[in-house]
Parts: sequence; structure tokens; C-alpha cells
Amino acid sequence: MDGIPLPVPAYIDDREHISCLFAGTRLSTTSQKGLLFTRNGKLDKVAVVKLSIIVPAYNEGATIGDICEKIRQVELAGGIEKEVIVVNDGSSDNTEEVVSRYSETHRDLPITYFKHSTNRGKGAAIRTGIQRATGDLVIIQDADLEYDPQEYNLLLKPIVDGFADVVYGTRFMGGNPHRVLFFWHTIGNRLLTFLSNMFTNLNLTDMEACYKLFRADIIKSIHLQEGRFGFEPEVTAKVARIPNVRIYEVGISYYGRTYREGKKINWKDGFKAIYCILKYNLFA
Ligand SMILES: Nc1nc2c(ncn2[C@@H]2O[C@H](COP(=O)(O)OP(=O)(O)O)[C@@H](O)[C@H]2O)c(=O)[nH]1
Ligand SMILES: [Mg+2]
Repeated sequence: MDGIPLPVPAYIDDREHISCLFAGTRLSTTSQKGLLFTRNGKLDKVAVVKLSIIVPAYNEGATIGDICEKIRQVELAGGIEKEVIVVNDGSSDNTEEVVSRYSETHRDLPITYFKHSTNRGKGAAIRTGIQRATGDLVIIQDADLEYDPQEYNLLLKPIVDGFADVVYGTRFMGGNPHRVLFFWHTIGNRLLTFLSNMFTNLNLTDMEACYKLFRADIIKSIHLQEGRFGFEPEVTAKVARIPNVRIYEVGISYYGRTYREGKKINWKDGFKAIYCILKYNLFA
């Protein structure tokens, strides 16, 4: 879709959709909120704005309650609504009990819960979440505490301002706090991003970052196959091929965890990522 920003102030002559949100300001009065999408300078669509927050969770009982609480506390710019979709990826710990207790005691946060009967991987959990998302925008939120939901507003800005269709967070740009951790992981991340960029001709700086925000129609239109951590290179290759897609990057914080603290990704996932970069850019 050819989206270009509409000039401010915008006038919307559409009885069905009587409100809009642009540059964080609601321009007309109604109980409905909406986000403008434009095509060739003309109004294309005004949608009620809801952010679907997909939380893939595999044995994250220790942190999933805290992440739900952080999501509950964040107030989204322009009054954008939230929907949380937790996908329990066949956990053998108390993830389910924690989510169910949390949602019973915090009814103000709409949480939808799905469970895979067996462990299928982060990519499969995200796919389940995308299928069930009812929002206009979709963001991926890991169930550990490495990323800060307060930063959703940073990622939303280029979309709400009418400039972007997809926004990637990057841990390698901007002045936000980043935990100092593994040198070789950083080199690995940079190499994977470099290789991915060579094929996609994008200038991303952190292809592997968890925070990726998509317009829902865009992510739902992409056929995703990868079950495990191959999700990141696959979605990047497929987004990059969408004609005229507008991708932005925003600096985010990173409160990385160690393996003792529960990190699970390892060097084998790095090799799998190389395989996926080649597969989805050259053959699929
Ligand atoms: N490692 C792992 N994580 C999964 C799986 N399924 C869902 N996830 C979730 O995917 C997210 C990222 O996992 P994590 O181990 O933190 O990966 P990293 O932060 O990229 O090192 C977390 O929310 C996990 O709970 C799985 O099969 N394995
Ligand atoms: Mg993590």
C-alpha cells in the first residue's frame, strides 16, 4: 500500500468513521479513536486503533506476571487500546497458573490466552498470536523482562505520525540503557543483520531484536513458516519484499539476561538463522 502522511489538520468526510488520530492528536470528536492510512494522498482507511501485544511464553512463570503488569501500566499515546495475547508454547512450569491468576485479578487488561499442547518454538507461538490478533497493529513482546513495554510509544510514533508501516526496535542505536553482556553475541547479531541486509538491501542495525511492530494487515498477509528463532530472518526477508513498504527503526533499551537468569537462545540458533536468511531470501 502506498501510504503517505496526510497534512495536518486533516478533514475527514466519512460518516462511518468520524474520528481520526494524527500525530498523536484526535482531530474530531467522537468516542471512537482511529488511525489514518492514506493512499496517494487520499484517505484510504480509518480504523479504530488497538495494539495487539503478542507474548510467546515458554517456561516463563518467573517473569510473565511481571511483564503483564508492565504492559498494563503503559499508557499508549493517543489513547490507543491494548489487547494482550499470551501464547503458552507447551511450558512445563507454572506459566499457565500465573497468567490465569493475573488475568483474574486484573480484569482491566484484556488478556487472551492460548496454549500449544507441545513445545513448537517462538515462531510458531507468534504465528498463533498473529492469527488471533484483533488489533490494527501488532507488536511482539518476549515474556522475559529484557525489553521495556514503556517503549511501545517510541515504536508507535512513526506509525501514528503516518510515516511507517513496520517499525523495528534496535538495541544498537540510540542512547537507551543496554546491559553490557556477551561480546560474541553482539558480533553474532551484527553478522546476522549484515547478512540479512545484503539480501534484503535494507539498512537495519538489529534484525534479531524482539520488538517489531507491524500494521496488522501487513503481518497477517505474510505467510510465515518458521517454528523457532528463524522467525526474525524470515519475517524480515518477507517484509522487505512488500512493494513500497515503509520500514523504520527506533532505538530501544535492552535489559539482557544471562543463561542463569533464563536466556535460552544459543549458538545453534545462530547457525539456523544463517540458514533461514539464505532460505527466505534466495529460495522462498
Ligand atoms: N527459547 C525458547 N523460547 C520460546 C519458545 N517458545 C516461545 N518462546 C519465547 O520466546 C521468547 C524469546 O526467548 P528467549 O529465550 O528469551 O530468547 P532470546 O531473548 O532471543 O535469547 C520468550 O518469551 C520465550 O518464552 C521455545 O520453544 N524456546
Ligand atoms: Mg529473551
